[in-house]
Amino acid sequence: MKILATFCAALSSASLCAEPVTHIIGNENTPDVYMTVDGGSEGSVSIGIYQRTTDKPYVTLADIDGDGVFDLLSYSVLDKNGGHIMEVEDYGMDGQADFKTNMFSGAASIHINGEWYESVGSTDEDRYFLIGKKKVLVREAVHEMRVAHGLVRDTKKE
Ligand SMILES: [Ca+2]
Repeated sequence: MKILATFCAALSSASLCAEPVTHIIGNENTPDVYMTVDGGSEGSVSIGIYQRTTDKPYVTLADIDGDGVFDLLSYSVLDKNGGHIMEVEDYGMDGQADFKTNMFSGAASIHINGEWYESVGSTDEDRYFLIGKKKVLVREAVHEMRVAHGLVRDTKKE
């Protein structure tokens, strides 16, 4: 909650720090965006920039595990009507995008060991990547990537 506390101090809003809350920053005079600071009950914190007229997210910066360090950056490419064109996620915020989805074609891409893999087909369950000749469902690959970056716990090992 340290990040949230810092934001609260910057905003001079002590009540913001007392409990999980979404605080909307922006008004009709700002460009077509507003910003939120959101504290979750599990200690997670996120800061979001949204397209004001559609409430669609442009950018999310999050501290998923609540340790005071931001660890997820995701952003969307939107058209002016909030149409979702592309979604990009950088796990661990190391400057390397790790996962992206082209919302028009539905193609997903994941960056593993220095290479981008694009989804090449789909099963009844999900689209999949061919990684080393092995079919890997998109959601499984993303889950593994998030586990590797400490964003989610590996439930298989519990
Ligand atoms: Ca990354």
